[in-house]
This record gives sequence, C-alpha cells and structure tokens, in this order.
Amino acid sequence: VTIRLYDVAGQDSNHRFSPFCWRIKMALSHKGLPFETIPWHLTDKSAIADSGQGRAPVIEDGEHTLHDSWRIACYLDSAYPNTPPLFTDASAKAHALFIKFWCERDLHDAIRPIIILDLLKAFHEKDKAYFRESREKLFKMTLERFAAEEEKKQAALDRALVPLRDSVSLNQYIGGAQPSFADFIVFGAFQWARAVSPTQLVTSSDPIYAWRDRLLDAYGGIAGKAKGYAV
Ligand SMILES: N[C@@H](CCC(=O)N[C@@H](CS)C(=O)NCC(=O)O)C(=O)O
Repeated sequence: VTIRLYDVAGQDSNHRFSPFCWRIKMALSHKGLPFETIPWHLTDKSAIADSGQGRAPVIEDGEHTLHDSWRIACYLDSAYPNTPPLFTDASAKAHALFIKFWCERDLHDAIRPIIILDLLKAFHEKDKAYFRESREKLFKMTLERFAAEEEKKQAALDRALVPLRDSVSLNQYIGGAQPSFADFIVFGAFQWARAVSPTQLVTSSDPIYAWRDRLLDAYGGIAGKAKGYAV
C-alpha cells in the first residue's frame, strides 16, 4: 500500500513548507517507502478529523491513521523493520529526542521571527486570517511586531546554530555517517525557511550549508527540487 501523507500546502498547492511534514517526507524517502502527499490547508480540519486532532503531518497507512511527526517516525521504524532505520537503536532514539526539543525551542524560535511575514504570504487565502489570529494570540503581539528587530533576530539565530555547526563539522550527519531522524528534524526547520523566505540563514562557506546541501540532494533530490528559494 502507498502511504498517504497530509502535507501543509500554500496558496500554490505545490508549495509545501511545514517543518514537521518535511521530517516525514524525508523519513519515508530514507526508508524507501512509497507515499503520496495530499495538499492540506490549516483550516481543513475535517479532512484530518480521523486523526482526532487538527495538525499535520497525518499519515494513513492501510487501516492506521497517525499524527505527530515523532510518533509517525517511531511507528515507521517498528512497522517497517527491514527498511533503513530512522533510529539505529534505543540510545540513538533517546538522543534524537533531545535534538527534537532543542530544535523546536531554540532553532524554530530563532527562525520564526525571520520568516513569519513571508510565511503569512505563502498561506492559502482561506488560511491567512486564521494563521494571523492564532499566532498573534500565541505571541501576544502583531506578526509585524514579532518580526521587528533585525539585528536581534540574526544574533539569536547565530547563537542557536553553534552546536549544529560544530556537530556537522565533525560528522557528515547529525546521526553520524548516515542521515537519521535527528537530521530530518533539523533539516525540516531549514526547509521551512527555504520554502517561503529569500533570507539566507547560513552562508555558502558554512559547514551547515554543506550538510543541508547533502540532504537537499538525497533521495533523488526530493527536498532540493521542492518549491522554494535557492538560498
Ligand atoms: N507536534 C506536531 C506539530 C505539528 C504542527 O504543529 N503542525 C502545524 C503545521 S507546521 C499545523 O498543522 N498547525 C495547524 C494549526 O495551526 O491549526 C508534530 O510534530 O507533528
């Protein structure tokens, strides 16, 4: 069976920018599992109601419907043990969880104000008001205010990237010689930015840039060929 993935789409249905959905597209590609994506808009809550919640990614695999990128990754490794692993062992999985929490806090928080106004523009017309209202409530300020302060934003990102840079200077991937789910977690954040924003997060001489390039080219270039900015 072909796995179906509900994947956040923009005004252009080929525009796919969710960092969490990118984790799963890379994971499925890494495992060589056939899948199709279903473009999904934030306000299409009924389309994913079977998952019992309102966020993507959601996958349908035969009779299984699952949500949450971390849970989906764990499921894929246990349901398909004869495919390349996302976690080589229990210890790698525990370390990847640390990467996930670092990424969702330090890295996403550093990237978000840099791309938020470009992100707003990318959403489907029917999602824009919902996106603005829900995020302004969360941030307790307007998106424009949230995006202000250019210098502070770059400094926060530079700080957040230090451990990643040091890691991928020593190893090809966060997971070592092969990409792992930890790589896809962090790569998802870069795909999020690349898909919507012309802002260059790292320069071409940065080891992070080379690491990202390897993943942009991996698995037939699924990520590199996706709609986005060549930054
Ligand atoms: N913990 C979830 C987070 C998923 C998530 O936040 N998805 C966003 C899109 S990037 C979403 O669907 N948001 C729906 C909304 O804001 O209503 C995961 O790892 O999959």
